[in-house]
Amino acid sequence: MSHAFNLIIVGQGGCGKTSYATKIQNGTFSEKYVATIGYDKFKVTFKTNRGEELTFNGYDFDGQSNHSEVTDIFKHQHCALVFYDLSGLSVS
Ligand SMILES: Nc1nc2c(ncn2[C@@H]2O[C@H](COP(=O)(O)OP(=O)(O)OP(=O)(O)O)[C@@H](O)[C@H]2O)c(=O)[nH]1
Ligand SMILES: [Mg+2]
Repeated sequence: MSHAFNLIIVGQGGCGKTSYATKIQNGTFSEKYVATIGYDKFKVTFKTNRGEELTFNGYDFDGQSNHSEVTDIFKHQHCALVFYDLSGLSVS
């Protein structure tokens, strides 16, 4: 049995969204920062321990735009990952 889901990744610029998407898709990590422009699509497939195949069709958005022009894509997602950079937080 296989299932497919739409997945969106959003969050502030430079916090690691593309690095995460690249890691789960290709298994690689780069220290070089190349800012995403608009969004990049990616696809990952997992097998569960019950033998089911799960495919995630992902949209990795840039953290700089307000994305008002692409909200149509937002409406067709099944799940979302919201990223932020913990090292940028201050506790008072
Ligand atoms: N130390 C460390 N660096 C990371 C980690 N994840 C990402 N980086 C670095 O942070 C920088 C930005 O990462 P990206 O994944 O491109 O950030 P992004 O959220 O996609 O940025 P935008 O596309 O501009 O929104 C890169 O230089 C990465 O190598 C992490 O977990 N640890
Ligand atoms: Mg990016």
